[in-house]
Amino acid sequence: MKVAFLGLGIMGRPMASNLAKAGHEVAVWNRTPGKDVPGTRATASPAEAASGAEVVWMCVSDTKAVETVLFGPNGVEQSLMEGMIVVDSSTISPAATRRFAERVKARGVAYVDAPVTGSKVAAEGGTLVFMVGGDQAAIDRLGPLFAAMGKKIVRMGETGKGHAAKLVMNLQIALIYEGFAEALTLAVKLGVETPALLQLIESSMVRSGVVEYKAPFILKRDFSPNFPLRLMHKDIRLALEAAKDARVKLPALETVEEIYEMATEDGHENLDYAATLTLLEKWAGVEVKGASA
Ligand code: NA7
Repeated sequence: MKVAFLGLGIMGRPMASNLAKAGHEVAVWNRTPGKDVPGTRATASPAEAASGAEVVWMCVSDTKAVETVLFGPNGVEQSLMEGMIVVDSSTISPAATRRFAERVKARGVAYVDAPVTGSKVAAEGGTLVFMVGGDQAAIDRLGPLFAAMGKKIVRMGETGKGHAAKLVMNLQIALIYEGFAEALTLAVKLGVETPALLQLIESSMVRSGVVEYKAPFILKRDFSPNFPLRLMHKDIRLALEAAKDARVKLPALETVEEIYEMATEDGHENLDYAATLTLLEKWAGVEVKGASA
């Protein structure tokens, strides 16, 4: 298929690359030039990339970025043609998504929100899980593209529901990780060895995908960004915003949001969100280590 891929960050670059490897004709665009992807055609604007494309796929930072890419100067809107599908794999506001969708639908264009779970490793390996909102017919047409980038798609409902599902997924990841980080910190303080605790977690109902994925990085003290803290912080805020609109109280997430705020003040926003552990360590005066010191 002819695809325009917009946004070549940690996630977008490998996704565009996997589309090209699967034989699709891919035109790419990134706000900051110079991020070429082998097997694709670089373009100078979202409008140029989208021109003549069957599908326009976005993966950019936040709600504002999606709005700019779609409707800003030289935006996708200029090149919309009836029958096209716009897909958004960024994680952004569900309410804004519904507004964007209305605006492109008026031009005969379908809008599918398709955020992902799986992080950088899954983006590179083509094993992302997509949670998707939109018309079934449009989603079906996207089948070969989803197959090139992911291992599973789950339809959550109409447009906007993919993003809504993503927010509640990241709410859980943030809370599970914070629980793990607090447990590790207290364990060190109480003299329990981290490797022994990890072994115990693995053999109990406390085990989880989040712990499994993050533990090896923590043991190596590797906080380089798989999922940057600033983006998880954005998602926590989006979830709190959606909760406020829906009159739902989320006390645990509110507290975790404060930790992200303080981690940002400490200059950790571009590290992985796993670096929130370092704040707990600082407060406790300990460091989580792989083996006994
Ligand atoms: P990254 O690696 O931070 O990449 C963000 C991308 O978004 C990158 O290509 C940016 O371009 C682009 N961006 C940011 N702001 C804008 C604006 N205003 N206009 C156009 N393009 C913009 O994030 P990830 O790839 O890890 O994640 C992307 C999304 O998926 C995000 O919503 C996550 O929560 C999930 P740049 O190179 O900075 O010019």
